[in-house]
Amino acid sequence: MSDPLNILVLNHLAERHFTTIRNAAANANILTADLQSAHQFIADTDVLAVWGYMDIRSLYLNAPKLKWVHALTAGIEGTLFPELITSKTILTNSRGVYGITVSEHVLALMLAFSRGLNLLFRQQLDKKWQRVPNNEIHEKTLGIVGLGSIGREIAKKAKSLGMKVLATKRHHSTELFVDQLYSPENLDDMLSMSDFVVTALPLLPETRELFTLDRFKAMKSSAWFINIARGDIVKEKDLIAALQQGLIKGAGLDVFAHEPLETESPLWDMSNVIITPHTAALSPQYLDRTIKLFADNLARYTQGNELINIIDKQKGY
Ligand code: OXD
Repeated sequence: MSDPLNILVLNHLAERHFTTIRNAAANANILTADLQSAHQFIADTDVLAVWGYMDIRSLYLNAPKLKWVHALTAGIEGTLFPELITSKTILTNSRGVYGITVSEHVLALMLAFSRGLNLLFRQQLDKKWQRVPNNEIHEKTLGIVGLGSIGREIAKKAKSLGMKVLATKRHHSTELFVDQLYSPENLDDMLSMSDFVVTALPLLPETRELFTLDRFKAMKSSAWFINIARGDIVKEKDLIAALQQGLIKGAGLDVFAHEPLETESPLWDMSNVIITPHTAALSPQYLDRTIKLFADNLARYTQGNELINIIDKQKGY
């Protein structure tokens, strides 16, 4: 019998999740904890599964046996600190799991804005029967900033609804659902053509505060901005100014620089803004998919095979 593999998951798991993990590694000893209580187990942990936005640095510094950190999210910004980057610890993420939920969320926001639901919901609270301007997304142009697995799923669904799809991507590739690819340097050209702009980028030094007032100026004043990536990709005060000055038509925001969004934020009171509390990736099914991916990787790990979704820690993706 080989030594048990100590796995610590920083989330509550249902019995079926334990079963999925055990089926992948019969010798797994699985514990769950929150970030605070994790400290009592970390010294013996071999494999740590975390939410990628958690700041796990102090945990990591007390984990002498740790060989692999897996992010249950696509985002991994909480794990990209120098000690982990320069270590031998493997870092993987859940790329590929969240395309379904996030793309449905983006579609919901685009359709809501286009049909005027943001205004109609407000009127309904006052029992007010009044038509508001509405539109179609058919033949409108969607600009996706960052064409990874989530961006691709958004592109596929948008295309099936008759939209024209543009996207920025670091390296050229043949894309089935994208009409035109732009390099990141030509982002403003894409912004100037788009009726909807959706961010689907990881948070990296080069993407932090990518959206400044000048970027919003590059967009059409009739365009909607949707952020399902990370709040820090946007300079929030510039977004507020852009909305106040009418540089863009409105915004669908799932992520913010500080979460929960402060009650004083003017964004709450804007009728052209829809706020969702970082729920774009969630659904009753998402955790099953996430744990399945982790378990598949765990099976590879225990069999000595190469893991999937390994992060190049220097690049950060
Ligand atoms: C993610 C998220 O990064 O849900 O996957 O925020």
